[in-house]
Amino acid sequence: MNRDNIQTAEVLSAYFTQTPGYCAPYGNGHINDTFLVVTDQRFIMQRMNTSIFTRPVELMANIIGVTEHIRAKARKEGGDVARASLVVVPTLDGKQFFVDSNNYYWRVYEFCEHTVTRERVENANDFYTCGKAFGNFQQMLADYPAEKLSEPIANFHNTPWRYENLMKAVEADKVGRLATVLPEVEFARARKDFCAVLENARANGTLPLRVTHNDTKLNNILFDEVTGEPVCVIDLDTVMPGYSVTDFGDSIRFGANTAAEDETDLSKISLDLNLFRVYAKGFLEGCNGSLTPTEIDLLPEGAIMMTLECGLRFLTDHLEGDVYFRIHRENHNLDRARNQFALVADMEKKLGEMKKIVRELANG
Ligand code: ADP
Ligand code: GN1
Ligand code: MG
Repeated sequence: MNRDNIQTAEVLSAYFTQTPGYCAPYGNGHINDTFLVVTDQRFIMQRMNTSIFTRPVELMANIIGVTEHIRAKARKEGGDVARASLVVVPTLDGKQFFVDSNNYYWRVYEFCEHTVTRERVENANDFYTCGKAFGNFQQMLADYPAEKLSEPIANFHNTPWRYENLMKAVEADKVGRLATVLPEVEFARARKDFCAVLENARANGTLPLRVTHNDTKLNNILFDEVTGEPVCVIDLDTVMPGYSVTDFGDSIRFGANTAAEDETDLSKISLDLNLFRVYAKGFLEGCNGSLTPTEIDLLPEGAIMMTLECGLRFLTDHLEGDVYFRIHRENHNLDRARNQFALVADMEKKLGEMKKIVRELANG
């Protein structure tokens, strides 16, 4: 649905005693419908995507639990408590979210002021701080009772499951697009065994389960507009138990690509090894010695896995008629899938170099 056509009057009246002077679509997220609301203060108001997050009540409980935990830590460590984590604004009658008469779920956050988001990595230092922010996020939640978290999307980063989903979409060819994507399907098929590398490591006990963010893109960090330092990790819908190496890998997928995620000129796509190095340095520092040797060793595979998985997901959605990721042009999901697969191919060539970089960093 076009975000301009979404009815906001009812939800605004649930949160504000007077109609706000400004309320308009905001940001570039693919999943939720985000609005900026201005009264004498600014707010982020989001209509949650309940076709993707089918258990919004549990999801909000996750977010409240995690944000309060991070704030309590910031308080203890003398950090910037007001901006350390998202602040959920209650409705006028004290609820953490609002359900409108069409059964849409909404939530409101305080706008985290004097911050900026970045869609692309502009310099290596930004990416280093991004690594530190996500490493630190995981570190801050290391003592959070993972069993209290519900899984907002089952099998979210279960790559073998994503692979099987693609194969089902190929089989069904629901909207008749298969004939035009056969090389991409072949690319995926050739990597079926690789898809299981992390799940196998989990099954044999060498890869621990941790509280992870699961959508560690650069644009899910708010940076201080003056110092450029990371202030707050946002987009907490997918916080759940997962692997440190996929949190690491998703950042590399998005931030160390020399082109945007939907660039169609495949010759522009490659893995920037310098950006890989600076992110790995920041992430390892942020994790502060908490990663096991196996986790450190599998960081490069995590990067390839997340890129491959994202390509599988984009291709699946293209074959299913673009029902999951918001598209802005025809074949947008196919362009994204081709882009991700081109990046996988380049990462595979650079696996040895990635491994060497990680070893060097880990050994100081
Ligand atoms: P999506 O799940 O659709 O990606 P996000 O929660 O990441 O949605 O929000 C989309 C964008 O809105 C972010 O990239 C950021 O620019 C902005 N944003 C979200 N929450 C806040 C906040 N509390 N303060 C300031 N900006 C925010
Ligand atoms: C989605 O909403 P956004 O842009 O932060 C997706 C991620 C993908 C990403 C690809 C819940 O994230 O998993 O990696 O698009 N989020 C969900 O850009 O599926
Ligand atoms: Mg986001």
